[in-house]
Amino acid sequence: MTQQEIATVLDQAAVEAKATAQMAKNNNMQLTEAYDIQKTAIDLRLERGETIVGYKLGFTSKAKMEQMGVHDMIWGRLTSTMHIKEGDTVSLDRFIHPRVEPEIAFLVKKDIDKQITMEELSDYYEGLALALEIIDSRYENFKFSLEDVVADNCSSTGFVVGPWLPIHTNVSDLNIQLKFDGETKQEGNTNAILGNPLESAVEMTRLAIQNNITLKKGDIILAGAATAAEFLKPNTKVSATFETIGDIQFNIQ
Ligand code: OOG
Ligand code: MG
Repeated sequence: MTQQEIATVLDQAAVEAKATAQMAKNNNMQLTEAYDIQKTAIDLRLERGETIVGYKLGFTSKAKMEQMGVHDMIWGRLTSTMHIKEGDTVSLDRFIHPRVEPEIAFLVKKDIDKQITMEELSDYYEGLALALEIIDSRYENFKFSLEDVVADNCSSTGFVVGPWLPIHTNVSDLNIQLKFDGETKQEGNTNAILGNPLESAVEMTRLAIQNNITLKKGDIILAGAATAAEFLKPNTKVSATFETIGDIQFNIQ
């Protein structure tokens, strides 16, 4: 299959909420090609009027790597239709086999076209927020190789971001609970994210430069989950509680 064909299959699978077979192995897909396919598939969304609103990191925590059997950090693109307002109710119909995970989000303050250091973080990032990410692999049984998941835009599907907080808000070493109707389903600590979620904000600037991407003022960056992801269930209030900061929630109908 050509890159365009693979991108089209993945895009259709997302549009129709219908799983597809993995394609990397049969097509001898390398990681750089997987990122090219990701871009080609996203271009199909942009042609339909979606816009890029940010980027996400994946597999920045051991819990996630172990859950998915994958060993490298990955990155993907967030588009306008993926945004879900905090407190909104979302139907499961538009998804294949969605999972949810707690995240920390960062807001880009001004265009970034260099790799920044931790010391420069507050010059380039305006704020941070609690977030929840919905991931929905387009592959059957939510199973994939590293190349497959990258081509599939890292399972990106939806995200909820809470109110922006000052960038110097402490997000290090905070316990997190992911809850369904108040019942804890997953637990973790923000330090699981690269030792400190702020590292994800720095790391994203490196990946952006490497891939000729300028992070734009207003872009949202998701740091990667600190816990394993949990399959969504109908008629559920989904929330995540972050020690000292508070919580964030949305509803599934
Ligand atoms: C890939 C996406 C991983 C994270 O936060 O680690 C990710 C997947 O698990 O389907 O979003
Ligand atoms: Mg994630």
